[in-house]
Amino acid sequence: MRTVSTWIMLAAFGLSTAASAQEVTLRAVSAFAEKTTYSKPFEQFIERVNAAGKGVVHINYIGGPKAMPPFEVGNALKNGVIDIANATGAFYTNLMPEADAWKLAQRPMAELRKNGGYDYMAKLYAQKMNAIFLARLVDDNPFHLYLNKKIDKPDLAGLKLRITPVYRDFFQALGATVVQTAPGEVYTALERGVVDGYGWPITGIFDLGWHEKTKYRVDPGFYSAEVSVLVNKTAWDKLTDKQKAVLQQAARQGENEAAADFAKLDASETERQAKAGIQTITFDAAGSKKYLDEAYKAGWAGVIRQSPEHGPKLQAFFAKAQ
Ligand code: 173
Repeated sequence: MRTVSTWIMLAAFGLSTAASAQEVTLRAVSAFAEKTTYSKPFEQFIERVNAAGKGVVHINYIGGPKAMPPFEVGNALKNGVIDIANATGAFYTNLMPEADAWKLAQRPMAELRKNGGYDYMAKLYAQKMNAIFLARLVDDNPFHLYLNKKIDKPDLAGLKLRITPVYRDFFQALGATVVQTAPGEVYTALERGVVDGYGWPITGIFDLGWHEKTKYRVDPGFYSAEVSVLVNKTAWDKLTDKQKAVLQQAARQGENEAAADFAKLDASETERQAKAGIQTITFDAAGSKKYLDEAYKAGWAGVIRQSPEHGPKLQAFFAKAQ
C-alpha cells in the first residue's frame, strides 16, 4: 500500500517537474544579413540566452534575409510565423508607422524606460504588432548620406537616392528623388548607377562591399539607428517566469551595452572609411545647422503625418528638452 502511494507520489512529482522543466524553443529571424554589423548584437543575445537558458529556453536562429525578406519580418513576427525578430522600425512601418520614431529619440534608452516613452511605445507594439519590445541593441549610431556625386550645400535636387522610411521625408525635403530598397539590393543599385547615393548608418558599409562603390560621405550624421529584439506576444505570454527571466536578462545586458559598443564602432569605422578612400563632404556652420534642423523637422513631421494621434506624444517623450 505504502509502496504504491509512494510510487504514485513520485510519478506525479516526476511529471510536474518534467512539465515545468520542459525546454521551449523559439524561432528567430534577423532582418539583417547574418554575421553583419546589425545582426551581431542579436547573435550575441541569442548566444547568451542559449547559454543561460540550457534546459529552460532555446532560440533557434533561422537566419537573415536569405530566410525571409527584411520587410516581411514584422508581419511574420505579428502573425507568429516566427517568435523572435531582430528588426528596425523602418522595416515594418506598414504595421506600425510609429516604430520609425525610435530613430528620432535624443535621450538614452535608460531614460526612455523611466520617462514613460518606452511604456507608450510598448503599448503600441502590443496593440499593433502583437509584440513585446524586448531590447534596443543598437544605439548611439548616426545615419549618414553616402554619395557618388559631390555637393557643396544641403541641397539634394537632381540626386536619386536609395532609402528606407528612415530617410524618406528628410531627403525629399532637401529635393532628392528617392527609391526604397532592402539593404541586399544596395550594391547592385550602386554598381548599375541606378542611384547616386544611399542612406545608411556610420557603421556597416563594408559588410556588403559598398565601400567599393562609394566616393563620399556627407557629415554630419543625423538621428540614431535603432535595431531591436521583438517577441511575439502570444508566444511570450505562454512562457514561464523562469523562461521570461532568461530572455529579459540577456535583453537588459544587450541594451545596456549598446550605446558604448556602438560609440567605439562608430569611431573605428569612420577611420576605416577614410582609409578606404571615402572622402567626407562637410558644409559651413550655417549649412550644417540647416541640414540637421531639416532632418529632425522633416522626420517628426513624417511621424506625425502618419500618426496624428501618437506622433506628438512620442515627440514629447523622445526629443531633446529644448
Ligand atoms: O538603411 C536602412 O536599411 C535602414 O533603415 C537601417 C536602419 C537601422 C540600421 C541599419 C539600416
